[in-house]
Amino acid sequence: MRIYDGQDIRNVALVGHGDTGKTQLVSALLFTAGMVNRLGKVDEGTSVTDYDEEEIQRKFSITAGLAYAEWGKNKINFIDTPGYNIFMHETEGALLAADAALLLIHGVAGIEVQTEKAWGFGEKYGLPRALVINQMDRDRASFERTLEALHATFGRSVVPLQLPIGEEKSFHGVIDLVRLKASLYDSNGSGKAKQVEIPTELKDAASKGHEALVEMVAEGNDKLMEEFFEKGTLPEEHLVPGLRAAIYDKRLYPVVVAAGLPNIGSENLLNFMVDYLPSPLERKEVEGLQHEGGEPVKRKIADEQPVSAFVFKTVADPFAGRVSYFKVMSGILKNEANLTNFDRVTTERLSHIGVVQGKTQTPVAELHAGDIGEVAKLKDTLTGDTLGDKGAPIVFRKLKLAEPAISFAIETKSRSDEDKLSTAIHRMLEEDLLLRFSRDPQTKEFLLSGAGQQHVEVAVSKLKRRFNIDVTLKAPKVPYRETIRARAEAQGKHKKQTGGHGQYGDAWIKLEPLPRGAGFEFVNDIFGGAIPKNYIPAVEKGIVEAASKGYLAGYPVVDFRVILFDGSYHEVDSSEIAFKLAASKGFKKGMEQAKACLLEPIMNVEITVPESNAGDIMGNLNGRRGRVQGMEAKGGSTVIKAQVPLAEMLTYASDLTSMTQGCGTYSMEYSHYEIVPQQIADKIVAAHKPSAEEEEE
Ligand SMILES: Nc1nc2c(ncn2[C@@H]2O[C@H](COP(=O)(O)OP(=O)(O)OP(=O)(O)O)[C@@H](O)[C@H]2O)c(=O)[nH]1
Ligand SMILES: [Mg+2]
Repeated sequence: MRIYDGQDIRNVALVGHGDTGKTQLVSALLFTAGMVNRLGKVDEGTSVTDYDEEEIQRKFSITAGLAYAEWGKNKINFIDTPGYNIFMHETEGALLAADAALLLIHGVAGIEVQTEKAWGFGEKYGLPRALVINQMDRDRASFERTLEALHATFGRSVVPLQLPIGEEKSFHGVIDLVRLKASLYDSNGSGKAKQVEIPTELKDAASKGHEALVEMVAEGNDKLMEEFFEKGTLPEEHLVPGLRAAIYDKRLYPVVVAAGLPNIGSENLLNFMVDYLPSPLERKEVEGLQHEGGEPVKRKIADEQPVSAFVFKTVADPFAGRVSYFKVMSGILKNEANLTNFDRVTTERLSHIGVVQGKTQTPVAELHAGDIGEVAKLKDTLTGDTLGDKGAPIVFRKLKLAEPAISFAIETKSRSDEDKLSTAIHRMLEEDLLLRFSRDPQTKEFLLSGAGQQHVEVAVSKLKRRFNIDVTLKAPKVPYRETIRARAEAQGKHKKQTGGHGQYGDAWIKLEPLPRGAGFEFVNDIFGGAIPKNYIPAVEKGIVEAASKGYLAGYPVVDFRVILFDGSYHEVDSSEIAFKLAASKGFKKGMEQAKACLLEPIMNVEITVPESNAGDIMGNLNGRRGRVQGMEAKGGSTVIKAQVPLAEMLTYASDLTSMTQGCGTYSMEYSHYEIVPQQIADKIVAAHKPSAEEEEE
């Protein structure tokens, strides 16, 4: 394996809506560059970057896959990312290692929901972007129509660098608008092109495209503008660097064409990336912090600098253990290096560093600033951590993740797996930052949370396949609460005289409703020592405990005040425990008159769907007791904002997928609690039959 200098490296992430052909295209590019000896296909489960069994089975990408092509004197590192909405956190995380993004656009479907999301990631991380109109060989694929849509959404800085030769079945070549040359591809899928003159019927379109490109390049640069005015054009030796700079400065977003499955356009695309996308060194420096929460520091991206490496992804391999993917941000990382983890202040030995081609690792002696690599078996290092030379501390920007949107209770099918479960899940959490594992304090069940139902299902399926643990997912739980709507007054008395020491506690309490979100208040209103001071905390404790167990259906009682206003005691028989029990009895008695009711969490939901689906989505929200609060057109999509009870959103992920053929996305976050409508509450209460154990208490 050759060692590459940063200036000869390109780190390119392929992003875009699901099914635009990212994974297929990477396989085509690798085959064209001679990195693999056959053209891998997603549909046959042989692509390079969808190698995980889960991905092979489902035929879409779930995690970011890494690969590289050695092309001339250059190396292009590819990061193939998922396009499905529930895995986009993985895409965003992988972009932290990229220096440019190829945004794939489906030649038939055009701009889709995740297209704009992926574009947004590019903006957020300041990445130069190129647009690839892909699958040009498909029936009804259209360069013209897709380009129009791109202009409408992303503006006029979107400029073609290539034109297709033929469309749909007859797509077989590419015109390079910079050098005004044509490349023709065979139908044998080699990805290699034959250089020819531009076909006569396309000459006009090509020279128009060339002029438009030259004009856009000149526009942002005074010197080039002068030359352009003088000569009416720009010579190639000025146009190429000018174009490169315009792409790097994000003044211009080039459009190219391809079809990964028949492997057309690949040679042009490889050349394009080398010629026009930036090397990692072009950023010159990268910003970090001295330590988490510390002062900002800058680091030059150069080999002469101290070593620093950013871990952007972790894979939990059942055999190799933890595998960390990293980008060398500065310095030369040598095999067997001892580096400090600046996030955890530990030392790690990087034995056997390598480069990644899908599932295959190749050892390397060293990696230079800007390159991407892999190392197994780090002790404490997780995704987002920075490693580096001890004397030069720095930590790089981490990914900020949204909260998971959905939780399921999980249970191992066999009891004997219970011990293994938590270890296995924790390794999976290392791999996927949006998965969460917790224990429900009320039900004591284990909860697995993620971005959507399918996300959690994939995790469960991995548990089975990688760690051989079978679990069942139970219907997601809604964290209901209980509260009261009326004042009440009650006496709680606990008295037992069974030989020897007796027990005596007696407390009079008032219950009062409080506004939503107020929680619990306890007021001691005892005068004249009806209950000695040292027993008062026991009364409060008794009420808090009883309230946590609920009155109607086992959910904690909230938003109420208890006033302790009278009681009595016994010199010998009173005790803390007796007052606790008395208070608990008083609370239960009071609840009988306090008009107890259930509360449910209401979520703020934001749904993005193709315009044509908006009507159906609104109707569907009505059926879910949703209140629509706004609707807004954005590109070809409609964004709907609504408040919906969480209980109605549990199956939303799969319903939205079927309503929109997978084109809809949504996010939600907790807003507030509201009273559950009576009819629904009755059902929940009826379903909660207290167990024998609870009755006894
Ligand atoms: N006709 C045609 N089909 C293609 C082309 N590229 C990909 N496909 C098919 O489109 C489907 C999706 O391709 P993928 O490469 O998995 O798409 P992706 O963008 O990686 O999808 P996600 O991983 O879900 O984001 C597969 O069935 C491919 O065979 C193409 O250029 N032409
Ligand atoms: Mg894919």
